[in-house]
Amino acid sequence: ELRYPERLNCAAELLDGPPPDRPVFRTPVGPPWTYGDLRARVDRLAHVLTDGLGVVPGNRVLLRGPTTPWLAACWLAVLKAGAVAVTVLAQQRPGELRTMCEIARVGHALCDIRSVDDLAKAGIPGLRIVTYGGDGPDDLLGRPAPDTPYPAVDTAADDIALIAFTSGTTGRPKGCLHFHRDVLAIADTFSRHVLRPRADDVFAGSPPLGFTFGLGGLVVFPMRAGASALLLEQAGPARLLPAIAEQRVSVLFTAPTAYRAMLGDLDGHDVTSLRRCVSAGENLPAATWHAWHDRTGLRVINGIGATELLHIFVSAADEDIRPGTTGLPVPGWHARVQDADGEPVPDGEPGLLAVRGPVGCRYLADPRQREYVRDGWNITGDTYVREPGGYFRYVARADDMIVSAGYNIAGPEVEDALLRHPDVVEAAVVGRPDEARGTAVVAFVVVREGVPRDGDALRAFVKSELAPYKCPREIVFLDALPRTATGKLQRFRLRTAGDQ
Ligand code: 3SK
Repeated sequence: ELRYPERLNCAAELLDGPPPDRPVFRTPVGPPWTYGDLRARVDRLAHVLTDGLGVVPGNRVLLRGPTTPWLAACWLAVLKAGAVAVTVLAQQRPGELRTMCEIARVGHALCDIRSVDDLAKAGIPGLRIVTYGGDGPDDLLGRPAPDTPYPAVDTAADDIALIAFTSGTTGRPKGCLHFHRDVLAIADTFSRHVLRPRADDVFAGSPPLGFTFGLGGLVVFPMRAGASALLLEQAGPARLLPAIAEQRVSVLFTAPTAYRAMLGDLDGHDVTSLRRCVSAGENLPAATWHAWHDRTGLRVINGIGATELLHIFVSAADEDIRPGTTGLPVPGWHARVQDADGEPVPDGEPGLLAVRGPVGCRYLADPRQREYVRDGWNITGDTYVREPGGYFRYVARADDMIVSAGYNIAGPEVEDALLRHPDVVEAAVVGRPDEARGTAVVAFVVVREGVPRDGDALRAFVKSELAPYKCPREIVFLDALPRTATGKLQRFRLRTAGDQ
């Protein structure tokens, strides 16, 4: 069991320790920031926040901007000053920002100058916006502040450090409250026991810092290990591949879609510096795992995480990996599969994934808390099977099971079959109302550029892989699948595609 002192400031814990001349944040241009640089800049920002802007412990401070060392420094400064960081995504629009600021009662915003327009347009009453990255005297970085160390505010381990929003794939956003100890707990469970980073590792990846997948993988885990991270403002597959070679990245965090996209573009890119590849955000099909392994020799660490629980809680690395499964409960976490009444179901049978561990879901003033946490277990909304041997295998999101002509069909199983076809890059399978079957299986598919869009051939391929009743009745070709700002597939859009 993890034990932390009663008084704990997680920013101070992350900042103090590594030698001052060791690199912490890298960017594609310019010299890296060292831990010494970061400590000095965080202290300066914390002085500005408290002495200049009047932020006091417990105040909620919105952070918004592309993934840069300054965004990470602002996050650390807010926490060091005992305030609460409210992280949002650069893609979120004025209406969404207004809702989140209302829910979290945000009083101040630190915003990259390039992302300020939508925030200003949101017209949030009482919100004081300060930009960074500009050069005026009002800019956060231009404000006067002493060059003296800033003593971390003496927060309790279970004071709130962070409000992370999740909208799932639809619905009103939910603010998830996380404590100072939670921030360390994700590093001391998944990172320490599964990822096992080294101080000479260079982390990089695609998830933004406004998504806890990115915050953990690009700030918390490298800093807890005294390592460094390459922070990329543009981190799509086309930018990641050259960056891996140029900066000798050794630990990669990204999603299955990006692994598939990089596979199509690996030739001519040197990825020999990689030693750890993490995939989360969506289920990693066995076909993608094997394709990456065949091309790179690397065994991808699959994982399931949630904003509610801050980071990954089921995963496996190295020889523990069983391709096609998510893995085992991360040390410190417990997981089981249960029915709708909360009773555990036998191994081999599908049910709801339930987990408990050092981090729990605490929605801010939201009645949906009762649905997520039942009898102390967090119900993630995923259907899973626990296999003999204790491995957890993803079946579908609980609401993505399709019942067609009396058969239960898991959309992801059909997607996996489609993805085994060499021309298919992305696939999403949903149920659509159908007179004859009640629900018909419909597949939305993205194929490689220049390849003919041949639905009959794909249907024949699926029939050679799966029982014919699982074969999509219809295949719709798209240029891209609809996704949320954090990259999650929006199946509800596909279910209603074409409806008025
Ligand atoms: O939401 C997710 O899928 C996720 C995955 C890994 C770590 C954190 C999160 C929120």
